[in-house]
Amino acid sequence: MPTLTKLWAREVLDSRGRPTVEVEATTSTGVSALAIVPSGASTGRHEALELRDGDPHHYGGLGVRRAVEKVRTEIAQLLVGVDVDNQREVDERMIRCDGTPNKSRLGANAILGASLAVAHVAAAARREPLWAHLNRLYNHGNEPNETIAPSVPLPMVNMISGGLHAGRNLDFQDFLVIPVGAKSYSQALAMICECYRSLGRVLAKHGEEATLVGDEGGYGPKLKSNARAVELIIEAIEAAGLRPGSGMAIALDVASTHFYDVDTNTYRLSSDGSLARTADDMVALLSEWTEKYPIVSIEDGLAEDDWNGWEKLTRQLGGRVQLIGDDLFATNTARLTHGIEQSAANAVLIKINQIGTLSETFDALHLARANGYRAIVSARSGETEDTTIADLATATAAGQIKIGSVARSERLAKYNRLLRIEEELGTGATFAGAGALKLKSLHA
Ligand code: 2PG
Ligand code: MG
Repeated sequence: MPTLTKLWAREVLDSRGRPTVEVEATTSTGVSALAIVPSGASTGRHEALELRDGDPHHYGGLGVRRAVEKVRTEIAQLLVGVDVDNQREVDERMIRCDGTPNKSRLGANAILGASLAVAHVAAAARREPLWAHLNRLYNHGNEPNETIAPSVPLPMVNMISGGLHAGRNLDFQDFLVIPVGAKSYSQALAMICECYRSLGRVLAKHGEEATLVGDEGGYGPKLKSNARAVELIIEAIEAAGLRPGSGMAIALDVASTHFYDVDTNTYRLSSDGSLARTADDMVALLSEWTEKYPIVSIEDGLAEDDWNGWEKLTRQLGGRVQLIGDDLFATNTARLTHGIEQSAANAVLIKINQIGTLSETFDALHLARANGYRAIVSARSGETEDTTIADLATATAAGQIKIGSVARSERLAKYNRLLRIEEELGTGATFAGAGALKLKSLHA
């Protein structure tokens, strides 16, 4: 069994030009592999902590030299000699050594970088694709007799960006499309690109500046309302000859934690006339939208600690819409367990850096699967050329993936990686398709 002989780290840059951690792992058989950690902008309160230097003279305080140092010293000492196939042992050693509930001592960025680099080097040492190695690891933690086969995920793709990703031009953060009519991943991607180009033309026709894009490559126009963004996307779907609803459906990431006012318990929608809405108002608004528009999925419709609001939202819409908890669950099994017990949401967004290790990410995916919650593996708004999540989503048959738009190379690197995976899986490749949404309305 190859063991880890060296772990090294360096500061590199993400898609916003901010420092992040890259980790390089080397085995006793002389194989090396790299992993780079992503970073969010609309981060939730319950995420694991990303260690930043706070030194104003180095990248305005955003440097990660302390996290890099932790990898080179403490984490390397902890992990050198370990069997690289034993991911659980690797991750547990780091969790124990960190000793905090949110990984704040070593830093979730240091820990995740090491966790991912070990998985990459283990796959490279076996000369197999990462998804194959991750699939074995994922199945290892499964109930006996249940083997999950890899499956290429259905993408949900950002078309218009708002909120913290585009200078707060709109309250809602992501207006996305899901190619529910696609029969394969490559067909899904082609449909998405058609739709994106069509939206560019629609925005130009209406006099909107279509060339400006947000952090995830979605268009970032200043529209008069959130609803206007949905209407323009429907127009683009129709103009591209893709049927709204049955061919191309709509999804939202409301990211409402970021316009929620904790003191007054209200949601402040500036672009809809500065209304202060209660959770009930938000449920009513979202419910009205799902009747009016072909919306099949809503993420963070309510704020990260508004459990009662979430329960109501789920009671009202959970039977016909995918309701995803992102800030709500933070890829954390304790929070997901709470949600399952309270019947809050029916899907979980999976972000590896919200929790900080690969093994804990598997745990969240297992828990979701065991309880019938859908899972969507997601990128962050700050990304890099690292494509781990494409392999992760396939390996665990999560069903869905959210990467951002079909612009900017940190996004395309992952879409392209999925094309290669589809080819590697060959004729046996299963595509999760619209079935991943588990909605009766799509089974017509
Ligand atoms: C989200 C993500 C990705 P961020 O809210 O789902 O779109 O954004 O990485 O900024 O948290
Ligand atoms: Mg989100």
